[in-house]
Amino acid sequence: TVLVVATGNPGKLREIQPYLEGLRWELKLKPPEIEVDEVGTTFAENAALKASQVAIATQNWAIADDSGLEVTALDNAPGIFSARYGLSDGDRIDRLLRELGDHGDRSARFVCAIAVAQPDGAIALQTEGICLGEILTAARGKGGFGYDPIFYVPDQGLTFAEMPAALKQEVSHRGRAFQSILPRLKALDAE
Ligand code: ITT
Repeated sequence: TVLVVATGNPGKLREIQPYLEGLRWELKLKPPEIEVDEVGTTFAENAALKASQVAIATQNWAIADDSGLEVTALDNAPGIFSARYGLSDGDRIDRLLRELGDHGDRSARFVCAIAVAQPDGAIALQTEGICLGEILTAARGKGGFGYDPIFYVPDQGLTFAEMPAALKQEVSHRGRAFQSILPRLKALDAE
């Protein structure tokens, strides 16, 4: 059976793929011409929208990730608008650092919602993972993607961008979401 990975974000894809490769699905990439309007108001709604619409358009199973960064002092912005906060990763980081300024409360969290849809669009599985951290005042590290260079995880003493890929997979919002959904994905895959 084919499973379409419903993302156009290469950074996400790199992190999602290792979790799916051990399964029996035949993985396919979302055709770029399929674009989903992310009109939901939560990560979970947008993940479900992406998975359903791509499943229906391709007539295959589909898995989607909707994720973002919630900064406490910015009333949880950028949140579901994380991808739309600027035109490039650099712009998005600059804007976030500018809006946060020298605010004393640097606390933030990354959220990742995952949804799996069957070919008729019905949602078969959903989960969410979070990772708590702090926003630094300047970027650190070269790994990962997106906001990783400014997201510091106190438990590890590293930003996401400073972590070896395997460590980010272990502690990140996306890693936690996949760890929690993997047994159910395996059960679906075995059907
Ligand atoms: P798709 O919808 O095609 O999957 P997207 O990038 O538009 O790609 P989202 O709407 O879910 O996806 O936006 C997620 C944004 O949140 C992403 O573009 C990054 O800026 C940020 N983000 C999510 N996970 C991240 C991570 O692990 N590290 C850094 N930034 C992350």
